[in-house]
Amino acid sequence: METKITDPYQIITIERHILQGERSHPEATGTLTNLLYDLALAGKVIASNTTRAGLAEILGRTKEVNVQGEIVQKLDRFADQTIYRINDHTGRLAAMASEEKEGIIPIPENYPTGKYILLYDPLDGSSNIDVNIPTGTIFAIYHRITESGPGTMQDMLQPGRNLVAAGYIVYGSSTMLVYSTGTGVHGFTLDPIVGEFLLSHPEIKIPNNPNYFSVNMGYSNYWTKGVKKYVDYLQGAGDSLINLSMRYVGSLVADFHRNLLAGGVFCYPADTKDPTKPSGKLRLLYEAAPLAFIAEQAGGYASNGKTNILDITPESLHQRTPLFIGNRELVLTAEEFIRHNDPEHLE
Ligand code: AFP
Repeated sequence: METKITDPYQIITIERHILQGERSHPEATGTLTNLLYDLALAGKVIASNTTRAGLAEILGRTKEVNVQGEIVQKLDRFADQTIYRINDHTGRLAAMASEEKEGIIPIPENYPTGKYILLYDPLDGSSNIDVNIPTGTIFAIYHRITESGPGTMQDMLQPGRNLVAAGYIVYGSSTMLVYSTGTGVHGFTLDPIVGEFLLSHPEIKIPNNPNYFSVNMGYSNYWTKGVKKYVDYLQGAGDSLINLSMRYVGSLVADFHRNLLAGGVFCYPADTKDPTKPSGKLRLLYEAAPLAFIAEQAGGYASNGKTNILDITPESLHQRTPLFIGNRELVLTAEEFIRHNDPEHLE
């Protein structure tokens, strides 16, 4: 969506920004605009709870285990329900999918279905809540492929290249929403007093000069030779001309957001630590692909170490993928190290 801001003193709310973008598409019906508003609303509701997460009544685990085998905390469930309830009745969606739910989330029969598909990770990094570290929501929006009726797996399993819009909300020292509809990346900071997301970061571009690399070094013994050599390279080994600082929050949205604004690369490679997760931990459909879309729109790149994340056709809803994302050159270099050192991983 195109936004020409001529007066630097203008206050641009997210509503105004999305609407301005819609006007540059005369064929637009307003459905996507309203869907994005709804996600911003969900973000405000979730933020109002994450900021109170230290309060006794919502702290602690539910002791339930989600489809990924991870312990679900109360705020995960709250975030999941919030996004679902805000979107189930609007007639904009054919179906939804969430990290927290095993199958497709259908639109209830008493409500109309619409032309979009929404996939989301309601509260990424939730194991960090108890220790007051940022968490985030990630969302991905596609056009449905099927013509009508309830959305199907065919509608869900689309390559990131087909994304219509994607974004994330980071619940950190402030709450920020960052989104793209394919014409640049724009960031909004929530004014908690006014209750509005205000444009604070127009036209985000990943700085050319990277500052950081982010990876869980605790797993380095389980990496392939190529990944080890690449991470050494990021630290200045051999003929490397760079020597980056390491920053790793362990909350994908927070790590990605920092590197998007400050320049750098985030890696969650495949490792041999857990034989049940040979492709790393992160999910293709509602983590890697939407962030890859944002990265590309900001001049960056995302790869699984061999291929552009956006070109991967998913085979299942909760598919995992290795992820290298951030500065284009740094991600291309990761692919190069893997190509040269890990031939067994190339088929
Ligand atoms: P949780 O939601 O269980 O906290 O997992 C967060 C996450 O999926 C992602 O946000 C992080 O980048 C990644 O896991 C961290 O995983 P490690 O602890 O294995 O480094």
